[in-house]
Amino acid sequence: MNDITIDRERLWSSLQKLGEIGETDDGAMVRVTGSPADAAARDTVVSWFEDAGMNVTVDAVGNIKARLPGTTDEDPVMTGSHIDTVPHGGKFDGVVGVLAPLEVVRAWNDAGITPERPLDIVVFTEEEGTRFGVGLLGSLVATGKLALADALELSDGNETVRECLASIGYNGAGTIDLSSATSFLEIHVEQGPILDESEIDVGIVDAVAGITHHRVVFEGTADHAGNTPMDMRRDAYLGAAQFALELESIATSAGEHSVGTVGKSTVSPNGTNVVPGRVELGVDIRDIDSKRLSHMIDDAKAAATNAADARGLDVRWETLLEVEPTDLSAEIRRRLERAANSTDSTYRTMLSGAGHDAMNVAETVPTGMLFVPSEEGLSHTPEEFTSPEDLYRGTRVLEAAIRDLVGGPHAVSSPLSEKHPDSA
Ligand code: HGY
Ligand code: MN
Ligand code: MN
Repeated sequence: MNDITIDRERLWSSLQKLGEIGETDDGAMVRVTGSPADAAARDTVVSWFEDAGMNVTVDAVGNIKARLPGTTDEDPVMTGSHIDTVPHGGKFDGVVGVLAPLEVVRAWNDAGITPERPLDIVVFTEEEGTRFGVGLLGSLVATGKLALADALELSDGNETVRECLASIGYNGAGTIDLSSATSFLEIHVEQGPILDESEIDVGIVDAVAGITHHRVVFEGTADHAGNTPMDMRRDAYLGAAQFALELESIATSAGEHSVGTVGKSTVSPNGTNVVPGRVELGVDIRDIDSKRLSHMIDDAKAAATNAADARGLDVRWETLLEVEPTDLSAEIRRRLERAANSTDSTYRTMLSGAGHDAMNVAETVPTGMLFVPSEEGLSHTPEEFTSPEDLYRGTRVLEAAIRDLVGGPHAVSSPLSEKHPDSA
């Protein structure tokens, strides 16, 4: 077999280059869908894909698909992740899942290897939901879980998804057909401390926690902060605050993997000397267990109503995203274990508390996820860091796993025995 060499420096330098696009003075990443930084980052990865001999297409929701042709027209193996970020994020979340497979393709090119099946690298639009409030947007549309027309009409108050994609020239045609894939693999940073603390090379994910996002609006009366007596106020902020504390206790008492977060709040009119008349909250509730998750949501809704009633406020609850807890494919897990063994990498099975596009794909395609360590478990912050060595090790495992799945003379094992997802 030709030597396949994952180039640690090339991978690291691509990651650093992408990490300069949308970087703030304090080293944070702000790459929000449709922003100039998003456009520049997209253009950059597209040019890298093309330089690696891949054919690039863009679908109607802006998902990018780069195809490395195989020696056959068999159904493809897919991999990928996202390059958008949270408002003040890091350089690794999502990006690793795009650049590590690109390094795999580059390494195959160097070694003169063509896979039997095509390999598709997908860059999903608006995974974080930072701008339009619906996370995993690109994969929701690509898997038919959200209608394209509804996705394109989502608005941030200024612009719709349709307008913003057109403005950066990433409004293509059709939607990526994920159901044609024989398998899907997403490599991602762990975003938690387990691998780093235990000094294990990679995590093989067996299940991803369910993720739900809600917009909760408390309406009171804006009034003068000096002249309105304390007992005559309808202060929307206090209702929101009471709800946030209730959500904390609901999640704390629900279960080991239960979490509830008020991550976003918009206070109106937002003046120091004005009693807040309206507060809009962005609420994130997750659990690995579907029943417990729906109980938490019910309890949280009741808590919001109680907090509003206690203060004479109105409250409105709107669920924006609901993705069920997802088991990943046992067959792909076995493939990943074999890939870890074949590269002398240590591994452990683990859950993902973070949401990923892979969870949407997993409903129709045998899907696996591979985690690489996050230093001190930090993520969704500029301090997010994975060392070049850890990235290199994870990419070697990814390469072996993808080579296994695409088939051909360099494949290490038999083709997939299943076309439909199984559960562990
Ligand atoms: O929010 C999440 O779990 C992911 O980082 N999109
Ligand atoms: Mn993220
Ligand atoms: Mn991510």
